[in-house]
Amino acid sequence: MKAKRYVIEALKAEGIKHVFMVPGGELDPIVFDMVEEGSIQPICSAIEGGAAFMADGYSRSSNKFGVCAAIGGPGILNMATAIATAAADHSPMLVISGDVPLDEEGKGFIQDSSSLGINTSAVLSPLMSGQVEAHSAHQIPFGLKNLMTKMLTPSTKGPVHLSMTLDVQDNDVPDDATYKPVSESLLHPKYLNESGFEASFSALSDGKKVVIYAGSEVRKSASWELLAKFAEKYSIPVATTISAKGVISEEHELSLGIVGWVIHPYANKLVMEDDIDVMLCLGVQLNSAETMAGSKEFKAKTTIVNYPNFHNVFQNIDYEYEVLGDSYSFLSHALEVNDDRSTKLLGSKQFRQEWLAGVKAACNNVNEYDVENITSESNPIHPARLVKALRKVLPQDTVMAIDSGAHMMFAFHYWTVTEPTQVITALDYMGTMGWAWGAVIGSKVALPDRPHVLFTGDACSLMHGMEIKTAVEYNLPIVFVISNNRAYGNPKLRAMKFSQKVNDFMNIPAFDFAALGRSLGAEGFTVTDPNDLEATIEKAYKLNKPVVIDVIVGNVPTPTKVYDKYFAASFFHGGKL
Ligand SMILES: Cc1ncc(C[n+]2csc(CCOP(=O)(O)OP(=O)(O)O)c2C)c(N)n1
Ligand SMILES: [Mg+2]
Repeated sequence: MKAKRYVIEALKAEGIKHVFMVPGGELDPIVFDMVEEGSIQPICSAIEGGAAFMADGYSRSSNKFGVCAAIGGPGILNMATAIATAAADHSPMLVISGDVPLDEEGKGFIQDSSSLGINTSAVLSPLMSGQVEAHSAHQIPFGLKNLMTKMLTPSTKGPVHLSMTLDVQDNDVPDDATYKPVSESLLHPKYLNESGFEASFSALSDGKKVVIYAGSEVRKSASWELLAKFAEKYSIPVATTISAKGVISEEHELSLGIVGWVIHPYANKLVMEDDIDVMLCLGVQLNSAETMAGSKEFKAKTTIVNYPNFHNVFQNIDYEYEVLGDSYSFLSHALEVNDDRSTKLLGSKQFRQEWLAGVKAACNNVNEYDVENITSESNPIHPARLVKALRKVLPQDTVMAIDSGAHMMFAFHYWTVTEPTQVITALDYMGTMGWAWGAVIGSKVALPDRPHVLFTGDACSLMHGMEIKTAVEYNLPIVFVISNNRAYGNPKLRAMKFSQKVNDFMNIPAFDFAALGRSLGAEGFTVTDPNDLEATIEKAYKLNKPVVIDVIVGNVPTPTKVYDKYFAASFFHGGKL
């Protein structure tokens, strides 16, 4: 079997049905074969970065992995930012690239990516969990298996790269080579350090004011049902990081909402301002935003951290107890404890119910925070009103892909979810503009039966809005919502406080994104009146085709007041902004 077919068969064996790509000479053998044979659908993006964002979105929503392909040199280098984004969030992604024939390496052949040419593997090396530059078709079977294993195993989860020269793609792998998929036990391993768990559970049961702080690993290890069970058993309030939004329903009575750049009022009152005895950090990376910039309020808590590998946990706060393992195992084990400690924790259950009731009585309900913004009649439209209109009209199981900019803060705050799968965002620490344009398409491919909405900004759209054409070409009904403040809103909010000149520099002309959508084959609407929002969103959703809604919004302060107090105030311009 030729190497190109072996790779395709391996992808099929892993359940992959789509590869996101931009074609080109160095990929001809594998792409021609894939298209002719037809059991894997190649999806062409406008730019390779978009294809890699799509693979990432596919990966996050399928909870499996995404595959993208590009030529060596300019093609794969166009993917570098997307690869870094996937690496930062440990999102598994296989990147396949082609290269010039072996005999041409080092001779100035166009797009030579080898170590004798532009050396893309060296460029990408810090971003990849593994790379194989195959110089012989015989390397493909074990090279590919090695990459798949690195990509999917928790300790090295992230993007990997397979580079194949033109001749390797067309040469035969050994006769006896057959691909065996990576085993389930490596995909979703369940393990727990028993002694760490025992000490942690004892500490937990010694506390009365106990809080769970859940991170994105709870989503990745599909532990959210166990989390609700455990929290309910002992009435333990649960806050989540932004990227774990929804691992407990935001409508659950024990939910405190999110912590980070945007912090919901209950979480703020209870996690930041109250005197907690023990905070159980379940699958949280403890990055800067997740610890409110390593604030002293966070540091003061007795903290238990449970994570599958500690080299991915940031040391922003000290923790007293650490448990090596996945959240699924921690929670299953915790639910089984039946001794003095569980009795003690049950004994303080009522205390926590009253404690939480007191906190809720002392501040507005999460969904009523900033009431005036949700109902604002202002023109330009208030972004909070826009998000609330989306939430009201779109079905609860809609997947929202959130982009990077001022607009995302409103989406984090006001897009209320009942399950983590209702939101995807690339935030563990990259915040890549335009990511959501590709990610929403990849996610729609992974979950075709779920409604999908993009929430993005005008500048993000200038970067990656061309992917409208991909949704049109592959008939993917997605509602693309542009929160169009005609500005680089995020920096503009600081620029406004600096000078008129800098403020003006952050403006973007009034581009007509609805017309852009129509020119690429989608439907396109512009909304300027807040009272037209709901009807337009409903019309767009019911059209069941790609639709761009260009919503003209104002440059208004984001709901980040609390976070700014801990971080931005001291970071930007010596605390003056
Ligand atoms: C690739 C990339 N470049 C630059 C930035 C810095 N940055 C963060 S938000 C932002 C402005 C985004 O503007 P827009 O998409 O219009 O969203 P808005 O902030 O206006 O809601 C910029 C330039 C970034 N995060 N990513
Ligand atoms: Mg903008």
